[in-house]
Amino acid sequence: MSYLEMCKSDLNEYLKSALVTDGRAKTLYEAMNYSLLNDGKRLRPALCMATAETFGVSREAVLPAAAALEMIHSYSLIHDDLPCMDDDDLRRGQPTNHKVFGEAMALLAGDGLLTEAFVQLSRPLSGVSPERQVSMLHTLALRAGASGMVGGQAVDVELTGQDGTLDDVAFIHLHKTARLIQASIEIGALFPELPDEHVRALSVYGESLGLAFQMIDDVLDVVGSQDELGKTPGKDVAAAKLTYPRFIGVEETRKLAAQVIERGEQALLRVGIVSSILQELQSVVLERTH
Ligand code: GRG
Repeated sequence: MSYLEMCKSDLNEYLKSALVTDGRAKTLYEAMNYSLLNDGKRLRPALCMATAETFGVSREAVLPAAAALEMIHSYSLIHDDLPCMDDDDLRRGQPTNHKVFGEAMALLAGDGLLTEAFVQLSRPLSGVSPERQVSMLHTLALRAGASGMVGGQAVDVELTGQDGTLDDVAFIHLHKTARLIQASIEIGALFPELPDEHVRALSVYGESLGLAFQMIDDVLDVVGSQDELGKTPGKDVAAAKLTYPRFIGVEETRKLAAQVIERGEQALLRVGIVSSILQELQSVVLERTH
């Protein structure tokens, strides 16, 4: 089993019983679990686990935080697929949440997952001081909110169909995608007690990995993901998106992704962090085909 598969298996087991209704709002829970338990790569949770495990923290201890990150990710996908956003019919090869449960319930399923993420991250975490847990909560809120993922999505929506600039693409990618990936590593880094310079280096690395992830995603949109069935472009929106390949072409985007990752790796090396499990996940990001 690869490291990603091990994380995925641990997380999936945990998620199965993370959202259980006490008998009311059954459809809401069904809608939340429909998207949360649908087969994603689980990259963000794995990055969080790998970062903590690099410094001796068990994967099990990290599970509530890993679940919180996946819940935020899952909510963002549900909302992004809605008719008022990308208007997608399929996600991971299955009908999107609103196609199954209707728009109102899909909106609420996203809201529910967003809020449940903070229920998870505020649970008692063994071996984590209250100060570090508050930092985790702050990091997740900051990276997912208006100054992070939601802000990136807002600028993306505003500029879709417009000319835009390379600067606009950089802003959108950094906020819409990279910030949550960065948060996954930053939160993982708060499980052990690390020197500030280690935390800062891991944050730089997380940002680089997040940017490279979105660059590769752009490339896959152009050259065709091997998961084509699960990733149908949302009606007319996909073609109008601002992406790196639109400005610098596919090959330059690939090269840029490799350079960006290298910058992140150097930040780690400068403080002496070497992690074979982070390295393995990084290869998954750079070499992925879907
Ligand atoms: C609607 C609040 C709100 C935010 C949306 C993240 C996002 C912002 C939208 C999702 C749409 C999208 C294509 C974003 C770019 C990030 C990205 C490539 C997400 C897909 O992540 P993967 O590949 O998905 O990790 P899986 O299916 O493996 O979980």
